[in-house]
Amino acid sequence: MRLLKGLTEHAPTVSVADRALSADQLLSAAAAVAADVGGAATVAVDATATLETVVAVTGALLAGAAVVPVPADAGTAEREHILRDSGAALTLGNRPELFAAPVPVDVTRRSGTSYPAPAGDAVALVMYTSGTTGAPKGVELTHAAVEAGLDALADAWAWTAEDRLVHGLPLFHVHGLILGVLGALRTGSSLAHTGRPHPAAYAAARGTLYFGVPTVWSRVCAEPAAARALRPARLLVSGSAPLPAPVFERLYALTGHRPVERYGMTETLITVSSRADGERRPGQVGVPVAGVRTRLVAEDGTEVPRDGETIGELWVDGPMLLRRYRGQPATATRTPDGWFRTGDLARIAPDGWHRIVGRASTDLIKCGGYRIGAGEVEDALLAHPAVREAAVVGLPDADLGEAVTAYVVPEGTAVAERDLIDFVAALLSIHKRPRAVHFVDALPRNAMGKVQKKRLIGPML
Ligand code: MLC
Ligand code: AMP
Repeated sequence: MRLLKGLTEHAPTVSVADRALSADQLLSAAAAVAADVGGAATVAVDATATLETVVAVTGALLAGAAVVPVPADAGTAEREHILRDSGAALTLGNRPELFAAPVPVDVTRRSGTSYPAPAGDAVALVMYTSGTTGAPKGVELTHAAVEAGLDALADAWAWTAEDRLVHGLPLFHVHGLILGVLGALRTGSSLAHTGRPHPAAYAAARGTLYFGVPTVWSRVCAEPAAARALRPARLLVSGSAPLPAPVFERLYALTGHRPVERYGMTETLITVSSRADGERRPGQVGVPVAGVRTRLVAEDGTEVPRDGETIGELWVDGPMLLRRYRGQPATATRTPDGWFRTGDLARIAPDGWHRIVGRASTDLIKCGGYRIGAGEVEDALLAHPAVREAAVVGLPDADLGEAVTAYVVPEGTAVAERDLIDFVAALLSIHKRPRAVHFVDALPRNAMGKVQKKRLIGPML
């Protein structure tokens, strides 16, 4: 298939934790899944980090279906929302306790049927991601967009079939699934998924190319023996959240590698990166990848100078951008002249290097590289009978970048912090749970009654 053109009978080998499939086995197991999918337009996949998920996603793509990865740790409300909103006709997976009558995935099945490549404008994936308010939205990515996004990275990182990619990231987001699995199946590089992104597992896997979110790289640095084992690698890549400069420097000292940092979004795939054949600068995310143009815009809509000083909102355009959000018109995602507004604040230097300096809204939190909407966590907390008011913010955290932190005005009988954390974990997903809940008498509000989140983040208490 065109998107997974690196997946031939001879290459690559894919392993997840301690189980592996040869290319031939993966192709024929995926073809068996494709037969189950039949003509379904949209298929959900239980995206636990297993070999079954790799086979299910590959099979559904072979069949020409739009794939909806369901987070492995999704709670009831989030799972139901994704299944309903995406309109998935069936779910592939082996957890009948979570999904109604899932179609089981068996990696030992074989089929020799081949399938025609879907059209470039067919939707390949619908990736659910958080907004500042409301439930997650489904980002529709076409085959052509994923192909363009992966080819631009192969170019930037000199990523070829000679590589052995290692990572242990979740298989329900852009980083772990699109770059980390489909990228291998497109370039033909072998893939060793470590199950979880633990430093010791990275060290043992002996890859040439490693992916991690900053939390993973910071944990690798905290285990110097594991970090030193990465010296023979070709390239270490960080993304999904800002890589702190001290982590960059420590990684360099321990591994001899200056990590490549790249910037992206679910909606845009990766648009800016440093290059395998170029400089790497701590705190900077590089230059636009092939086919991408960027723009920095002030609040009044005027373009700000590329002087490395002036901050503006980053707008991007390129062939790897989303088609639309599920259920919304395509025009809703672009400005009238075709730009996608990222919501990220950036500076661009005269030499074209980009620096991400923050987000325009405090309501999108990045915790361990996961994007979490404050609004959805607040809504979940408010569904608990012991919560009268709730405000959620991301507070700086040395390990996670930002820690989801809730401020709650209680209602009636007392509730324990742990109970509220578990309540959110069970309803939304485990990774969206607040790491701390503070009980307060009142939330800081302005004269209009709006919660002043900056006072919760700043030195208010
Ligand atoms: C904790 N646990 C609970 C629980 N609290 N279980 C049930 N109920 C509760 N209340 C359990 C979890 O199941 C898990 O168990 C363990 O505790 C730890 O939870 P965690 O939150 O997963 O672990 P943590 O150490 O905090 O994770 C750090 C991390 C993770 C870095 C491994 O944040 C991560 O994988 N991040 C990657 C995010 C990512 O890929 N983002 C890409 C977005 S795409 P157990 O047994 O499982 O350990 C994107 C585009 C781009 O951004 O640019 O790339
Ligand atoms: P997601 O949709 O989960 O991919 O999250 C996208 C957001 O992650 C972006 O809008 C940025 O805020 C953030 N992000 C991704 N990569 C980087 C990076 N290298 N540096 C800073 N922020 C990043």
